[in-house]
Amino acid sequence: MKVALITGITGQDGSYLAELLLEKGYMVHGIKRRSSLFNTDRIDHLYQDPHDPNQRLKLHYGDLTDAMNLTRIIQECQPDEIYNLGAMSHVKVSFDSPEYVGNVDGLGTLRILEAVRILGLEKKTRIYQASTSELYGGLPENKNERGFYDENSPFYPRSPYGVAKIYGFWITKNYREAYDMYACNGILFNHESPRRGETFVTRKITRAVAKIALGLQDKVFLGNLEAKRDWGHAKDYVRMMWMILQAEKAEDWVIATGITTTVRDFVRMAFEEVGIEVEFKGEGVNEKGFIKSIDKEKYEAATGMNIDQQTSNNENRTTNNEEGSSNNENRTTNNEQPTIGKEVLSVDPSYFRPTEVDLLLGDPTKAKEQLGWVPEYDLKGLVKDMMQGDIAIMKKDVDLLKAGHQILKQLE
Ligand code: NAP
Ligand code: G4F
Repeated sequence: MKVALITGITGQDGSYLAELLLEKGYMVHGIKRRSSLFNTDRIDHLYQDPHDPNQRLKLHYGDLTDAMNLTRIIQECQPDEIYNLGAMSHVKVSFDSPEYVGNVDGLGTLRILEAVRILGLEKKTRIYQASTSELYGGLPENKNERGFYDENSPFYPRSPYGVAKIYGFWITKNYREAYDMYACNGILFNHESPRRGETFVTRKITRAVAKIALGLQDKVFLGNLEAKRDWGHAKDYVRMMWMILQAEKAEDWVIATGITTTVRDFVRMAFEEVGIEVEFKGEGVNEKGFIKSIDKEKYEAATGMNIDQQTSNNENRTTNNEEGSSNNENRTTNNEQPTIGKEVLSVDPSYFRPTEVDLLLGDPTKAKEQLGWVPEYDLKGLVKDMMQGDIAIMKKDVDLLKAGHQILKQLE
């Protein structure tokens, strides 16, 4: 049985990758940070009782800042493949904790490589390093002649996160060349899913749109609406991580969709999933989003709520939630239900970054041609998947409120 070790197994990608490797028959080890809560929500469905003799998923307490601990875990697991996905992965937050991000995302990578070398596993263990399109920094002059970033495009990171990750990229390449290790960088462009962290822009948008549609929230505040990203689905991208480590030769690979979209258009697409058309007015920090029209049939199919009841109930809205009437779902909060002309989005400059990456657009030709990668999701499919996930979550909140319970605020 092949053995894999995943750092960052509790994260978005780690959870999908663990799922994939278990399906493929691997024994999967994962490194989990000690925290005051379980924090295993994303892998709960895979979790097995540690007393089960056929256990194929095992979690180890550890941290990328702790070399001794990493070395011991690698010695115990003797992995055929290591996927180093652990990182402080939020670009904006990296400006607040630059030293920490350097330690985890930069030196953490070195600690994994060096542990494998010290343990004499250079010829056994293949290593995948989670590199990122943030390395390019979005400089227009560094795109290739076709207008994309590819494996040969120069790097110019624009955040402490990007700078830490560039160390991870180069130390992986250096260990490959210096010690003939099978160590690869996947230069992955943004990838999202219903399991995406709640403070990344796509998930922040799909959660907010679901709440607005269900009358749990009035509006969403975002930063730079002009930023463009090449967004794919995390499920497609973790499949590629595995394919990278099965290739004959250790190399670096760009994984992307080849299509770029503004944050503003992602907002539009998310609202479209619940039958709401949004129009934007104003510019810069004064730009706002308003509901232009509502497709009744689409709205009702997506939310399971009746739009006529909602609009008419708006006038009588109350926080009194005790009546057992069938329209209770419309009286669960102080927020307004979606109506034509309602303001649903504002710009808040506090979400701007000291230095921004304006545009990312990747060229996945090498991965497609040489590894036969075919993504299953396009952007519309991704937005649909995320919206369905968040509508389902927020409907549970509606039910909790109806039953008189509190719901978590989870604001940022
Ligand atoms: P994520 O959801 O933020 O997950 C990050 C994981 O790293 C979590 O399991 C987290 O544990 C763990 N971690 C954080 N600090 C750690 C530490 N000091 N020691 C050990 N583990 C630590 O990120 P993701 O979206 O799955 O991304 C996976 C990797 O790909 C990251 O390295 C990211 O930088 C990189 N990447 C992501 C994208 C993308 O668009 N998603 C694109 C390119 C590259 P907790 O659960 O305890 O916080
Ligand atoms: O969703 P984001 O926070 O992702 P970002 O910065 O592109 O980083 C993600 O992708 C990288 C790959 O390129 C990964 F390496 C990294 O780990 C992470 O997964 O922001 C996307 C864009 C930015 O331009 C940001 O300024 O959205 C803009 N944005 C606008 N309003 C916002 C917001 N971002 C966030 N997080 N929150 C906002 O309110």
